[in-house]
Amino acid sequence: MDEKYINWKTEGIFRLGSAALCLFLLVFTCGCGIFSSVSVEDAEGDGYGGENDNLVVVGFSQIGSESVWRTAHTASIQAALTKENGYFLIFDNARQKQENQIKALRSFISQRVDYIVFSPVTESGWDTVLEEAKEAGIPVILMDRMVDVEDDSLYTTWIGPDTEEEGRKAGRWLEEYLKMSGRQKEDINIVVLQGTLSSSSQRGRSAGFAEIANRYVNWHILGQRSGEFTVAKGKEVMEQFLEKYPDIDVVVSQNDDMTFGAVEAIEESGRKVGRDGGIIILSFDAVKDALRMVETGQIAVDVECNPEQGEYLAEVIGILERGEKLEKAYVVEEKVFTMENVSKYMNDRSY
Ligand code: GYE
Repeated sequence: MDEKYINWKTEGIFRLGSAALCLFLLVFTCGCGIFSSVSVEDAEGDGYGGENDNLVVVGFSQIGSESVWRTAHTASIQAALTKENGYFLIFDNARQKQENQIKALRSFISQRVDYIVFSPVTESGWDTVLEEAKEAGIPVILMDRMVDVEDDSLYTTWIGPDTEEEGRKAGRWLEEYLKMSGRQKEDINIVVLQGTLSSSSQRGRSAGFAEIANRYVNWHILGQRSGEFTVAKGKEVMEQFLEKYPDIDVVVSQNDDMTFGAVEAIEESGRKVGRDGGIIILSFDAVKDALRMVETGQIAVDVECNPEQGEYLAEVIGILERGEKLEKAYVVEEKVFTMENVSKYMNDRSY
């Protein structure tokens, strides 16, 4: 991990304290309003002047609503950037298309928002529009996923999960499990349901898991195919895997939604999932419905990916507003859930 990464658990409390004070002052000076976020079109039509003049205007381009995780991520940002907290949020859902995200970013630039926030669907192809934002003097905050740009001054900072480490965590769990169950010498046939190809979450989780898998000559990755982070596609790709490879021991599914589809496909094919002689499922995200399946043993391990990033975003904007020193990357805290520890955390989950 790059040393410029900040661990939120250790540094966050102090920072959150000062952010809260700042936001309190903003609320105090701006007065209260009813929460709202508006679409790009609404904002262009109605403008956001008048009573909103003192609010910090944020344009947020979200990838889409492909997963339970994504919906929770959107909700967290909308809950943090309220008018009561001093923000005017312009929200745009790009429906999985990069061209829609670029359009939204251009619209935010022409509206001269104070900050642009976006989760890039894939890593490449952002240079031109980010240069336009830089020229307009608008700070760009990346969330969740990363961009691949030559000049990293094209974005101000990034807040998100360490998906490569998530991949390693899944690999390490499998390593440990095979040892504990005396299967470390057996041939282990693995298939990988990948997320959106070329997204940083797909790339990170693939690379992290492969790093561990490459240490074992008896771990065989038979196939890797994209299930696009959705239930339907996850099910479809799992059906293809089951047909092509009759002897699958482990499925690495890069998000819970694809896992839901994959488990359906496996059970419909007459096979079992679970540690007890079934196909072992390694999943990512750890949304509530998936944690229930960890409890019942259908999912062997679920590596958490934390979507509740809204408060971190408010904190980062607070730092920028106060002109304080900013890090280039902020990594959110995450756990690993198995049958052994999951019940302790079930009740805390809101998504
Ligand atoms: O795991 C998945 C989502 O980029 C970390 O995107 C995110 C991933 C998350 O749709 O469910």
